[in-house]
Formats: sequence, structure tokens, C-alpha cells
Amino acid sequence: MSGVSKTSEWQSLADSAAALSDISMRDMFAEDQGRFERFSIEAAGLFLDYSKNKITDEVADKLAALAVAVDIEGARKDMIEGKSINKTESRAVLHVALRDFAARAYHVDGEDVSQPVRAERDKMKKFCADLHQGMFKGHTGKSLDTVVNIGIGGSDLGPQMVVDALRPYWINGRRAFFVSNVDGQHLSDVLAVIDPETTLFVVASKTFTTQETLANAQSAKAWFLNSGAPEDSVAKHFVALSTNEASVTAFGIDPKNMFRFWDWVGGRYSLWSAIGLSIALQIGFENFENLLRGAHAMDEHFRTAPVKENMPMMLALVGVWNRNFQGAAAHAVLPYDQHLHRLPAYLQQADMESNGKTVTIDGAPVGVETGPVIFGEPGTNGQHAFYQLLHQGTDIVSSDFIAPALSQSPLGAHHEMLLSNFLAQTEALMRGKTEKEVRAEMATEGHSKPEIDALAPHKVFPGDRPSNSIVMEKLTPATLGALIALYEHKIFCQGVIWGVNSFDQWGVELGKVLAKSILPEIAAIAAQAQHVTDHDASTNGLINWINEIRTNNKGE
Ligand code: G6Q
Repeated sequence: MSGVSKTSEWQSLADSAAALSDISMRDMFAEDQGRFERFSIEAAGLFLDYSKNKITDEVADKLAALAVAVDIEGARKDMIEGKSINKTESRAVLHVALRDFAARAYHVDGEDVSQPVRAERDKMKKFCADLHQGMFKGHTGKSLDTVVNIGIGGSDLGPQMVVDALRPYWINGRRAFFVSNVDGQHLSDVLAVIDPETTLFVVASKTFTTQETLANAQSAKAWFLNSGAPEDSVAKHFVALSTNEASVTAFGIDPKNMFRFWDWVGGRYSLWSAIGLSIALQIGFENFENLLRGAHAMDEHFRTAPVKENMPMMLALVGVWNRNFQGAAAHAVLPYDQHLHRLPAYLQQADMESNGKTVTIDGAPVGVETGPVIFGEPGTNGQHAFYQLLHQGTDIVSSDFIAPALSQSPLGAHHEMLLSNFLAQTEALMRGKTEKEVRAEMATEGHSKPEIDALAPHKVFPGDRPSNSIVMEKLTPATLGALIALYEHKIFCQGVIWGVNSFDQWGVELGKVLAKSILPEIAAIAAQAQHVTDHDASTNGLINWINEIRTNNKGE
């Protein structure tokens, strides 16, 4: 068993969960008019209501005591002070330094990193200005109005999610595309609709060794040169975002067209760094800065607020309550804002890659359930798809509902309809509908007793399904920045509670290594398809089946 499950606070929470098993949230609300006031927090332009979770004051106190027992405040201090908290990779974790515009110093290995951070941000700012004002032009003298970001994972999901989320802030006439998948269809689809003379390729890769990104970047470069562009014009159409100057240079990108960041910026925490260049080019540098400032406002709240008033901490603690004491193995992210349609995918990586771990930071079995499965879709689309399971499935799924009070694009009564759906869903999940209510309703509607007997069980909603609501005035660069930082810190706090290292991702390595060994065995890459026997029977069988088709179809 891990450290945390042995603490008296953990045991005491388990006792509370057992004691509350016969009490419904519906009753809790009926008996206590003050839940909303007590179980809500406002900070950095966001309002969190966590009252629709099966908690009491006693549980909230015990959760806060758990946070103290695992020394969450000490862990937070260690992160901000640049200690090497990512122990398995011997790295500091300092994405907060990237969005601090004050003169505060951040030290990594005794060196203040705030100056290089500022210098790189200034370089990005100048580049954006030059490109937007047409001073940085393509090789035929045309302005570059299109950006193709080539990256994957942390070098793709964040920038793409933010660019989509901030569509109302797009600079008129500019286009941004994101290519990540090594599936050639992804790049081909984009190349089909862009003009090489007006396109800037932004090759985003922290390591600059990632197979998918390098393959896409090489193919994009070949396409660009095939369009008739001379070799020396690559400098005008390709820039790199990376920590690896040698590989950037070897690829053929001039280091003066390279925007740097550092190994203390984790891939999935990197949109605030040079990795945000595609965001800044699409929405303007001032709006990019506002995104950073919004995140910083949440950082300041996270850094200074006591546990029970601390939004990321309470979101994390309620998440632990649902995951470990209420049996919620899955967590839905449900943005009621179409522009946040990539937020579930972004948080899937942020959360699952960070906390999908089975050993503690010291390598011992963790002994408790860790990160839940994260999934989601924008409301109201999800309502017509998977909410059935949220309401009546056999498993408890917790959820976050996210909505702006005001729309960026008001259109008739659309936003009122959207908001009413968001609020209705959280109420329905919490209250449910009893058999007695179903029967009474059906009787009022004039149904016969046999009809009621047959249908009533299907129309019962158990309720007691936990949800958080996160609302804001409008989805702006600043509120989006705060929202992302909220989740980053929530994930960090949960990692501290479970005792895992939230900043490594060894679980993605094995597949990469195996893919390298299979690549030469795929026909058309192999000079001649061999009968493959060096894997398990299933993998061998699939390779041989695919190879047979591929060797018979020489067009491939
Ligand atoms: C994120 C991960 C991972 C990474 C990609 C791309 O935290 O480390 O998703 O971002 O594998 O890596 P590169 O940026 O090095 O190409």
C-alpha cells in the first residue's frame, strides 16, 4: 500500500464514504441551503461550484487535512522554487516561470531563468510583428498568411486547442493548420489547400527527434522545394520551436529561425513557451500575452490561497474523493462552448499522461487508484451521445461542466438554450428521478397501470452523480489561460496526493521502440516482404496479413 492509503486521513475519508452511502445529494441540498456558498470558489476570472459532489463539511475538512498530511503546500513550494521534482528525469518543472511578467526570479540549478524566458518571449514578439507587418516575407515577396504547425502530443494539442478556443481573436485573413499524425493523409489534406508561397511551417518539437514530426517536416520541406522554391528559401518558410539546436540545424533550419525553450518545460505544459508561437501568430502577440497573464493570475491564486479556498486544490481533492472513495473510474470534461471542442482531448493528455501511473515517485506500488479515464465532447453534442451512461449507467462517472455566461457570438436565443442545457444536466445528474416521481408523472400523463409498471424502471434516474461547474464571464485569452492553469495545478495536486511523478511519461516508450523494430518488416519498406515470425502470434499474423495485401498491390 502506498503512503497515502496508510494515513489516518485516508482511512477517515473511507469511513465518511461508508457513512454517507445511504444519504443522497438531493437530501443534502434539501437540508442545507448554504451548500452553494460554502462549496464554491471564485478566482482569476473563474467561478467553481463543487457543491454537486457527495461531500459534507466534514468531508471537505478531511480532504483539506489529507492535503496537509501529504504536504501539498511544501510540494507547491518545491515546484515554484525550481527543485528537481521530476525525479525520474532529474528535471525541474517550471512552466509557471513562463507566464510571470513580474521581475520575480526563478532558479534552476542556481541559475535565474527569468531573463532567458523574457529574451525568448521578446524574440517571439518581434517575429510576430515582423510577420504580421509583412517585413518577414516568403521567398517570392508575398506575405505569409498561413501557418502549418507540425508537432505531436504536447507540441500540438495545446496550441491547437487554444487556437480553436480563441477563434473570435483570430487576425483577419490568417489561417492556422495543425499536422500531427504520421498518417500521410493528415499532411496531404493540409498541403492540398495551402499555397507554398504564403505558408510558414512551424516545426514544433522539444527533442527534435520525434519520428512523426520529423517525417511530416521532411515531407513538407520536399513538397515546398518541389513547388519550385530554391533550397536557400527554406529559411523564409520554416522555423523551429525546440530545445535541440544541433538537430534543428541538421534538419536544415537556420538557428536564427529557432525559438528556444528548456528541459524544465514539460511537453504537455509547453504551450506557454516558444511552443505557443502558432497561437501568437494566429491571435496576435498581445492576446497571447493575455493568455499568459490569465494563467499567471491562477498561479498567484494557487500559490497563495489556503487549501479550502484554493480552487485547484479543492478541484483536485474533490476529484480524489470521487476517484478513490466514490468509485468514479472515468471523468468527463464537458465544455458548453463549441470553441472548446478540443479541450477534452487536451486534458486527456494533460491528465492521463501525468497521473496514469501505478508506482509512486520512489518506485513502490501506488496501492490506490490513480488518474481516471478522461473523455468528453462539447455540450450539447455529448447529451445526444453518451450522457445516457452518465445518468443511468452502472458506473459512477464524475464530470466537469464548463460554460461562459456570455457568448462571443450571440445569435438569437442560442446561448440561453445552451446554458439551460448545461444547468439542467448538472441538476439532473445530482437529483435523479425516483420511481415514485416517475409513476406519479406517468399517471398524470394518463398512462395505464400496466404501462407504468412496464416503463417505470427504465425512466428512473438514480441521481447522486457528481459534477463540478466552472463558469466564467466570457471565454477570453485571460479566462482560457486561467482555466488551463487551473487544470495543470489540479493535476499536480492529485499527483502529490497519490505520490506519483506527474511529469514523466515512461508509459509511451515501449510502443515507440516496438514500432521501430516493426517498421523494416512492413512490405515496401523491406526490400522484399519476409514471412515474419519474431513477434507473438497475433502481431506476426497481422504483419503477414498486411504484407500480403501490400505486396499484391504494387501501387502502394
Ligand atoms: C508530453 C509528452 C509528449 C511530447 C511529444 C512530442 O508531455 O512528452 O506528448 O510532447 O512526444 O515530443 P517533442 O516535442 O519532443 O517532439
